[in-house]
Amino acid sequence: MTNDALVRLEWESAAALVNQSQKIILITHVFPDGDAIGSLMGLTLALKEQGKQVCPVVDGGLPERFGFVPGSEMIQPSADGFVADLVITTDASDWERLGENGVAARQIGCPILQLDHHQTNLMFADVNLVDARTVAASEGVLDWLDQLGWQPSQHVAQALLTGIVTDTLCFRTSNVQPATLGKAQRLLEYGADLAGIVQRTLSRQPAALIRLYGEVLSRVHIDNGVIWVALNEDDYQRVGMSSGEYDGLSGYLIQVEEAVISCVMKPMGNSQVEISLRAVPGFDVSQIALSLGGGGHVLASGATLKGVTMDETIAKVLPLLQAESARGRRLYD
Ligand SMILES: [Mn+2]
Repeated sequence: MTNDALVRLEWESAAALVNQSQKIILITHVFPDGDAIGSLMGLTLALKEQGKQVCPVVDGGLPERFGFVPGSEMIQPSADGFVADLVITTDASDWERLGENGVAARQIGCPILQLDHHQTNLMFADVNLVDARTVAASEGVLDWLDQLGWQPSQHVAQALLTGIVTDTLCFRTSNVQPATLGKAQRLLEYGADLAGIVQRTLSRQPAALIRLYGEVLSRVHIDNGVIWVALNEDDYQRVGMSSGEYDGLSGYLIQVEEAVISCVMKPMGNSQVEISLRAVPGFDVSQIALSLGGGGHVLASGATLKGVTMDETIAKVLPLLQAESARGRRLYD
């Protein structure tokens, strides 16, 4: 991780907010990944074990593939009817990532606390627990539980290890530190099941996804260190997926030896194009995503461009990526 990692840890204010609250809505980002669900449920279950009333929500409800995460059956598509005195958000760097539930949360008027690990976090909450040195929001949850003196139960440990394993691709990313493994070891000691998590996440793909790769890989371009592909409106439909569903394509493409940055551009309807960016160590795609209205990490980020065609997106984004490709230098050559 870089020396200038974004860190703002308001532990005391966070503890005070939780102590004075009884009914808590927890929200994570739209199109949730393993860390979104892991951090959401790890924190939800820990608060529930402390006697709090909790309501975890995510736009669209729980994606089926995360049904193994303990407590995930509690996740609702919205918190309608739940009268909260605190809102906590996880794994989101700005309001936009929190979707409709974020809009609803802001209208409640109760305090908002956020826990996140994105380098581009906008410090949007009343109280912020943001640490871009942590590999996952789920690692940040464990740090917070340690601060509160709450030992994770087996269910909490399983949820948190799910987030750490999925965001690090099972400890393979360049931000993994000795302390990361130390925390993972503790979660195993609390009863988390590492092999079970890997088998249910990283080692498992729906057939539709393989078919999507089959459609898309023949259309990939490699220009000046940038590997990129523009998806068509009907690519997802043809294989039986819905657009916006997790596809892992940018992470797959960045493995190509001839490239240092990968970019997948997806038409989302209504003149919106979502871009997903990855880089190898030595490059930075977080600032590009931020400049396009999105955000994320140094090596993994994204943005949604509005009011643009695919051709306009390509014309706008490719030069930015090629400039970064020319600027950086591979850390591991
Ligand atoms: Mn995350």
